[in-house]
Amino acid sequence: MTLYSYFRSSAAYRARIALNLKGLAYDTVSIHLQKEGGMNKKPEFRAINPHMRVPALKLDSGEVLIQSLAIIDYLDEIHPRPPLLPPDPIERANVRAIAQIIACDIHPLNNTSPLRYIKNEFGQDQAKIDAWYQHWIREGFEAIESMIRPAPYTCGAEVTLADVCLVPQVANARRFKVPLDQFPKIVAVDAACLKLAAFDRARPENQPDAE
Ligand SMILES: N[C@@H](CCC(=O)N[C@@H](CS)C(=O)NCC(=O)O)C(=O)O
Repeated sequence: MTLYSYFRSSAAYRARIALNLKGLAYDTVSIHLQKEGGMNKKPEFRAINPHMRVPALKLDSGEVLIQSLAIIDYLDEIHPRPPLLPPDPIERANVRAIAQIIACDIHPLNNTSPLRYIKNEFGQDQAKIDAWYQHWIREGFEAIESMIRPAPYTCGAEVTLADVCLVPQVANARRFKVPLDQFPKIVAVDAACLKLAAFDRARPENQPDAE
């Protein structure tokens, strides 16, 4: 399999963690999101992912999957061990809720394209953009902090999709200097996950395209 990735992309980071947790080997093709206005905007990459974002996962069959949560669902269906969702339907819903706070409510507002848009179309300076970025992380993390039952992972003793989404979002928070003192449970879960090789190997700094 080939993962179209970028070391700093938190969505690609989710896919990397899931691939590692499932013990699946993959090659990495780096799509630089900053160089030349974004290599993801080039026609060559558009032919792979019409939405021009990372991650995209090319399967051995040649099929290409896009959207990190869809990729992770696919991996979980095809390689069910270890499962990324708990068996109990209520617990599954809680895991998905945390994953979706991150993937649907925080991350889309802080992504490269919208940040570029508010800078170029609405003339916002870097200080305003940073404040915007931090605001949406804080707002989402306040909810997640109250939902976590660390034992030691987000939703209990097993790693789930919630952890797969949370750890990359914490990395973004640190990169954009969001103070994390008010989120001790999130910080504890992040530390517990990063002790696992699957998470550690997926870190931005451990990628072949890290700068
Ligand atoms: N919802 C998508 C988000 C994918 C996404 O937006 N990835 C970012 C990097 S984290 C990207 O490629 N951004 C390029 C852009 O916004 O132009 C997913 O979960 O895969």
